[in-house]
Amino acid sequence: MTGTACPGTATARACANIALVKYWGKRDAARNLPAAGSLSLTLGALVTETTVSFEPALAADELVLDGVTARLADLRRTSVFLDLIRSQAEIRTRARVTSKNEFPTASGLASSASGFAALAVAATAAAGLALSPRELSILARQGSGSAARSIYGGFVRMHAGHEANGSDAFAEPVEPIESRLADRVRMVIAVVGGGAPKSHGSRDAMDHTAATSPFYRAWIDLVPGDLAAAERALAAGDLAQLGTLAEANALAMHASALAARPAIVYWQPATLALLAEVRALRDRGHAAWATMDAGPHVKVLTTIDEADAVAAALRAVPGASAVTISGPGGPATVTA
Ligand code: 2P0
Repeated sequence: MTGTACPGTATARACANIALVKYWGKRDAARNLPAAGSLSLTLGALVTETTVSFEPALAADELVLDGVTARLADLRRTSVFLDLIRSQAEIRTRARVTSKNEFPTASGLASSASGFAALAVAATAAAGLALSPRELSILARQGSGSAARSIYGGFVRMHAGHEANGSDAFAEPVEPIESRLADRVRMVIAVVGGGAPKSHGSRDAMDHTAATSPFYRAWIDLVPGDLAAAERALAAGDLAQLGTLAEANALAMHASALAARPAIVYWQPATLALLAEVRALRDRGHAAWATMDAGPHVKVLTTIDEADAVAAALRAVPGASAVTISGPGGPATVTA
């Protein structure tokens, strides 16, 4: 811990990430262990800053999110996560947590990935624990599966692992952020629906898909091959191959959710219009491949040279309420 912070206090920053090979399903819900691996790009434009202060005078944990006292459900999830850290640090002190998303206005992209990564890094520093990045990734995963990936910058691979205790379910960088592809890539994020809350939270939706979708097993069986192919594309610096795979993988994830009973449908009319525009961009010779998470927004993988043209084309699609260009982000770090 550096800077002027008082003992027991630390601030950390972490970036959100977008998966190119998706995480959708758990092998153990209690330990939050993924059923398959995933591969993501950490995004520099989507940052969460979190300050954790362990204060002996507090009777209970407190959580302020974007300037507002958090809902009880969010406070409970944070307290359960802080309990993991308290037990490791052998302290009982309650904490005040203040977290702020520095995301593009009305983005609708509030992210548990950057949130739990920043919380893991800030809270362990505040508790006086010195954890390795791998240990931080394992810890962050217990808050939210995608948060394990936000401990690192650039392209990141999450391992599903085999151990029942989750000791091998961690993320690690696929390649250093200096690599040529990590320098060239950009993600253009087109928000649909003005950032309204999503129709189904991803945790419940992935559990429902696993429990009821006839395509869930096919989805899980697909992921290892997609991961291997994505890593080959990264190693070769082949963005077209990586993008083609990412778009197919995202659509397969949504197919498994669409087949759940009742169906999980994140798509809105503008989602389909944006996907069509991405195909049209490719037909006109641009580098552009779409991916989508548990919501109606469309994120487009492209290059530094083409990002402005892609963003302009997406802005012209009716129903796209905000369009942001992001480059790769760095690892989660203690800032004070
Ligand atoms: C991903 N998503 O790989 C996938 C694609 C959403 C769609 O990781 O239950 O909020 O907290 O472990 O991390 C969102 O799932 O789920 C997610 P939990 P999380 O980015």
